[in-house]
Amino acid sequence: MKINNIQDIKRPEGIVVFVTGVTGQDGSHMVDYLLRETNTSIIGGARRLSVDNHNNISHLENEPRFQLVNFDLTDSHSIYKIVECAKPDYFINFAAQSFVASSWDFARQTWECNSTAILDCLEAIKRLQPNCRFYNAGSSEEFGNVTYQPQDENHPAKPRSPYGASKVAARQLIKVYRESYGLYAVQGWLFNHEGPRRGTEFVTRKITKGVAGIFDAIVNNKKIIPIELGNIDAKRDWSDAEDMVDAVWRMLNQEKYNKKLNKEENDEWPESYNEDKNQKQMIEWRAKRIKDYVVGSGETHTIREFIEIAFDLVNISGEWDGKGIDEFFWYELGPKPLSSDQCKLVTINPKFYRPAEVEILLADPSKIKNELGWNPKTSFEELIDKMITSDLTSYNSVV
Ligand code: NDP
Ligand code: GDR
Repeated sequence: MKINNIQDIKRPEGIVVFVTGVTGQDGSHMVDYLLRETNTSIIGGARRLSVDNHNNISHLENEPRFQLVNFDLTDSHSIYKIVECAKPDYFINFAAQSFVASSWDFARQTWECNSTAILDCLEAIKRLQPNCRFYNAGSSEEFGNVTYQPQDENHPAKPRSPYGASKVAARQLIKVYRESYGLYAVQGWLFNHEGPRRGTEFVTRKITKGVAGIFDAIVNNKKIIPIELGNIDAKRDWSDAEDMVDAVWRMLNQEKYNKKLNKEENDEWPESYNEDKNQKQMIEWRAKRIKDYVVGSGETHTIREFIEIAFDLVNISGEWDGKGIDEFFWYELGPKPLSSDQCKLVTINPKFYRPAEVEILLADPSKIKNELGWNPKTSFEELIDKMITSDLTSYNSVV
């Protein structure tokens, strides 16, 4: 896909949204959502790699409202240049070192990308484009070692990984810039969300890809490659990534979705940041009323349950046996009889255990539902089905 240099970007007419991380899961869905639901023009930021990874955005190749730009979040010049050239009305930051497990191995890089760079974004917006609304992707990993269930907006930050800590730091910076300068800057606490565009290292996609491969092996009498996992008793609150980007847009347009905002406070939403007029009131108004929201399904499931449903959806019935690192999920019945060394579908490999684990996450999404009218469409089982169906297509298989 054609990628532009920042200085060659011409600001399109109308409302402009700059989205980072568009080669990833959320960024690519955000672009699709904006094209479908709004009439904005979108500039997508992607970093230069030796071999491009544009699978998630290849369908946008000839989209006139979308342009791709070379952008690296860890280069502050890159941030300043894009804000200066594109003059975006919205800056939606999904770029991050997003893999929790790697954050112990690359703690500094995680910090620079997920925390220091957020400071650079805030500074660039404050100086060059103070009316630009900023979203940064926060995480349920900020809650970490949770103290109560379900987690709401008041839950304390108790991160368990360098990744979680980096997102907490970014949140504090955003709050400070909102309260000090009146920037419209928010960071939702998004719980896990998945889909066919999810990276294959994350546990859900690793499972659905593995299940599709096993299904293909069984049907074609090939050798089964078991799925190797770590802690399968951790619990997560999983949603569909497509539902989540809708929540992000609502958080960025709270006056539009929260009809009570103006009425309750009996004063008008300030249209724009104005140096001469009412700057103090504007800061106070925004600091008091713009909120960060918890977004999740309100259900929690173990990885074990995810595995069972995934195999069930392709009519492979299995049983658990063994304990601890010797536990495995084995094939009971199927379309063809298999030899005993072919029976293991899932095994445990301690290399996938983390130095510190977040054992359980469960969202209380009632605020965003009640105040911003967010309403997710996909259930847990539908999500798994969607992912498996997509992974089966790479084997030209259907169930
Ligand atoms: P992905 O890993 O799919 O996407 C991350 C994106 O960031 C990729 O496009 C990646 O580019 C890009 N990126 C990484 N480093 C840089 C950099 N230095 N400069 C520019 N781009 C960079 O993550 P998701 O889409 O799942 O998540 C999006 C955001 O939401 C992340 O901030 C993540 O931490 C957060 N989040 C995600 C949740 C989830 O369950 N998915 C839940 C809560 C928060 P490349 O393709 O080149 O690697
Ligand atoms: P998470 O997602 O760390 O919650 O972060 P991930 O899918 O990596 O792990 C979820 C849980 O599964 C356990 N697990 C394994 N995880 C992986 N990746 N691989 C395995 O083999 C495996 N076996 C067990 C993990 O220990 C963990 O408990 C995701 C990311 O999208 C973050 O960016 C985001 O902020 C959070 O979700 C909310």
